[in-house]
Amino acid sequence: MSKASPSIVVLTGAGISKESGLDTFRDKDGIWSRVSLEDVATPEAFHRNPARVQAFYNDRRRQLVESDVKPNAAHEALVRLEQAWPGEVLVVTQNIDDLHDRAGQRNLIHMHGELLKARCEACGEAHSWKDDITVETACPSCGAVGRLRPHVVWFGEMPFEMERIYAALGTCGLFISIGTSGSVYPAAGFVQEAGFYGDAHTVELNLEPSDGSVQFHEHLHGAASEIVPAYVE
Ligand code: BJW
Repeated sequence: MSKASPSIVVLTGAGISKESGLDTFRDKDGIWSRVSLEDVATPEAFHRNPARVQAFYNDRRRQLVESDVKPNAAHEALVRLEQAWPGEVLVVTQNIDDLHDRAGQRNLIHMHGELLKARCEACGEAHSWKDDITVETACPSCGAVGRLRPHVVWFGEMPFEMERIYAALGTCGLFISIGTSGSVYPAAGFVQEAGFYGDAHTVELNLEPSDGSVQFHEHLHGAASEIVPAYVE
């Protein structure tokens, strides 16, 4: 890493996709105001009532595939940052939507999984998946019936690629957090990892101060589609 072009880690959350038409979780009109996370976002919920959990993710998958949801100015600004910055830019998203992918982000980690993938609990294989999943759906690779689950990370499960994320946090020069309430770990601890244990300058770009706001060196509050392009360009 050169001093002139330090590597950058960007953490994104549901707030970056809000202006694309996708709901956040903990805002007043958010997903958790309509459904209880204990009913749909834990492994216990899935084993208790798989049809209920599949229906929740089927609805969200259909919205992503069939509606006119598309990347907004904030997703696009991060792609331009990746293309223009001489050092490495790694985007770590908590979002399971595919808006960073569709915008063209290349160095991207979906730490909480991907809505457009299904994973088989029998053989462990993950497949691209755009259709509904039901309790009768068979796995394309091993043929097991009723063992497909959304390829997402529920409470109590280990997020993906943590080793690679912590390595990047420990060496980055700039950490930017966008559109996340900072209430879910381990992502909520990344600011400390980068700014306290690492040596990064840390910036929060969010509609309002997040739960961990005081831990950031710098803050910019407003809608992501305005403040992200303004900050990165
Ligand atoms: C805007 C905006 C605009 C609005 N512009 N901004 C007790 C029991 C069980 C577990 C635990 C426990 N205590 C602690 C835990 C750990 C647990 C946890 O953190 N719980 C807390 C609730 C306390 N975490 C886990 O279980 C995680 N796994 C884990 O810890 O493994 C062990 C481990 C140990 C050590 C190292 C590594 C691992 C797994 C967490 C999985 C989270 N899963 C979900 C759902 C699945 C995916 C899905 O269905 O989509 O992921 S929960 C949900 O929250 C989703 C999100 O990714 C995640 C974060 O939400 P996010 O993105 O921050 O959204 P919001 O709504 O909270 O915030 C939006 C923000 O945007 C707001 O601030 C707005 O103001 C802002 N905003 N419009 C800019 N236009």
